[in-house]
Amino acid sequence: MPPRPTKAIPSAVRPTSPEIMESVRKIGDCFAIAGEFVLGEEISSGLINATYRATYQREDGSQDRYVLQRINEKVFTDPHAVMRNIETVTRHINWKVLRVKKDASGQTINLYPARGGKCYAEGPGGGVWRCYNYIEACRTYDVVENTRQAYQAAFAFGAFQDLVSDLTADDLKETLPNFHHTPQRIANLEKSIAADPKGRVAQVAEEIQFIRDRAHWTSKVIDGLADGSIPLRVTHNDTKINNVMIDAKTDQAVCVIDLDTVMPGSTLYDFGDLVRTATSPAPEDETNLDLVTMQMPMFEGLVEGYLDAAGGFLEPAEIDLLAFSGKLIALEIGVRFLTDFIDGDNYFKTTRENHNLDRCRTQLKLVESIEAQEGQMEKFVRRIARNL
Ligand code: GN1
Ligand code: MG
Repeated sequence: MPPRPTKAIPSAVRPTSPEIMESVRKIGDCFAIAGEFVLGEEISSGLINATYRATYQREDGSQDRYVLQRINEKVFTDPHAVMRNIETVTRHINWKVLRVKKDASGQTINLYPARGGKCYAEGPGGGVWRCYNYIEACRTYDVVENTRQAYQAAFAFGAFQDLVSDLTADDLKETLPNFHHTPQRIANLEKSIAADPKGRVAQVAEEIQFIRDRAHWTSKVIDGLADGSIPLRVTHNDTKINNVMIDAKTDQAVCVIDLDTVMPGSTLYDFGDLVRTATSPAPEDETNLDLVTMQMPMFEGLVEGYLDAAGGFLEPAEIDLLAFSGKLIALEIGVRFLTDFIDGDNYFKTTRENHNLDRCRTQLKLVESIEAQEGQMEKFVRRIARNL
């Protein structure tokens, strides 16, 4: 069946309500924002944190918008360390961008100070909140619409890796240890299978088998990092396609967002998550698996964009595994969705029954599609890498 025409999901900003208005106003008050609060709305994308958009009006009538976000403390048990990491990274990037561009007018993600001078605020109802500039005239896509967007997104993440490449592992705290340790993720799945707290294991025998059949190749990157054949670098670690802001008119990637997981890691995690989220014409939670497929032209756009930005510093061992990384991360996230389904949906936000199971099935279908095309994918990477 030919893939259906790709349709990006429109803005994830929800219609507001008096309750949302009130709580956004209260949180906004904790930050040094100029002007009068006029509107608070919820942004529903993102599976972990609670995110809002706040609009303020200045005396001259102009309006500025901000993103207010509460860190999910069940996931990030040390939110202050997350904020320290983000402060380190955004300062470093701004300093570098300023040097190259001579002015800071480019749209980069920036933290706004809270009253009192810290880069975060403890909310009135608890929790750790931060405030970012809202990047105007841009949007995020849950599904890429064309190869230009794929190229741009991969270029943006490659450029991001380049910008943080001179930070060291000591500059950042590993806030989520073993975040991309795929064998560890599988071990966690096995624990959940054994515990079966919600009696859901019986209905996922096929998915479990699919994963067990592939466990033997999941330590490739982790082993490479351990024996030094793959370099440990500072990476983004959550490069799904809706974590890059794309100019709605030009399709140009403006900046990468969601810096919560910036930590020491492998470039392959970042490239792999791009393959996972930017090559299929269907969203992450698609229920019609016939629509889920790794589209070669999108992969080609990713490779070209990524190598244009990162080709200068990547080592051959990393380039050799670019095609493999897509199937690794698709399987890894599939494992995490399945684990959460078995555990009773405690980690990822869900909005319908079996949501995590649907997400898992999409990932596994993508793994299959990548397996069927891996040779061709590797060949393409080799061809582009020859010209580096
Ligand atoms: C989460 O925060 P968000 O929605 O960008 C998750 C990622 C998963 C992703 C799956 C801290 O990302 O690891 O790949 O959902 N982030 C965390 O959509 O667990
Ligand atoms: Mg996130």
